[in-house]
Amino acid sequence: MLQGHPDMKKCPGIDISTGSLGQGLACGVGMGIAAKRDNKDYRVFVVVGDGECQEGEIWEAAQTAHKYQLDNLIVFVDNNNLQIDGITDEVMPNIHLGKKFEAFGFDTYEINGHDMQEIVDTLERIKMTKNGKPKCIFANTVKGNGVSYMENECCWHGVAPNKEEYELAIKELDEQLKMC
Ligand SMILES: Cc1ncc(C[n+]2csc(CCOP(=O)(O)OP(=O)(O)O)c2C)c(N)n1
Ligand SMILES: [Mg+2]
Repeated sequence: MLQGHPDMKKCPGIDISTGSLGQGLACGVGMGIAAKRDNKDYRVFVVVGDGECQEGEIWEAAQTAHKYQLDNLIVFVDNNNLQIDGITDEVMPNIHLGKKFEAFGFDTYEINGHDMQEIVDTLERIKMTKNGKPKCIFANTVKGNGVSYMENECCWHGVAPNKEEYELAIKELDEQLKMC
């Protein structure tokens, strides 16, 4: 189900298979416009990476979301300051990424992306807010959070753990769950 890039044929709830950076938000904007035109009240959720936000297509999509007043669009930014080959701030700094979404007309909420309660509370807060503004949940995260050998290591961007690494990861995550 989570074999690599989000796959709409394998993963329930995923409507678009992506992998080419920037396209997910453009597709989400199209879905948001379709909902408005068809008078449907579904919401569209898009997850983008901080490295992905270096793509121009993101900002073309963002200004389109503003133009069509897509208050049914929720964009999560996975702000982990890492991308496939290094530190985002070093590869190509995004410069005030959350403020950028705000400047493009989004209601923006900065949260700890590892705090499920904060995620749920924020989603509840913005549920069905019909103010004509698209929403951005700017989530500060740590890549590989909770797995000792993966944390903050960009090399794990697209690599599967081997059997031993997998077992250690599950053990560590299980221990943390028990402490919750
Ligand atoms: C259009 C496009 N250009 C380049 C790539 C190669 N690429 C794959 S992932 C990646 C970096 C993504 O970084 P980020 O969005 O921060 O994701 P994270 O590593 O944090 O999961 C790049 C440049 C791509 N997939 N698509
Ligand atoms: Mg990243």
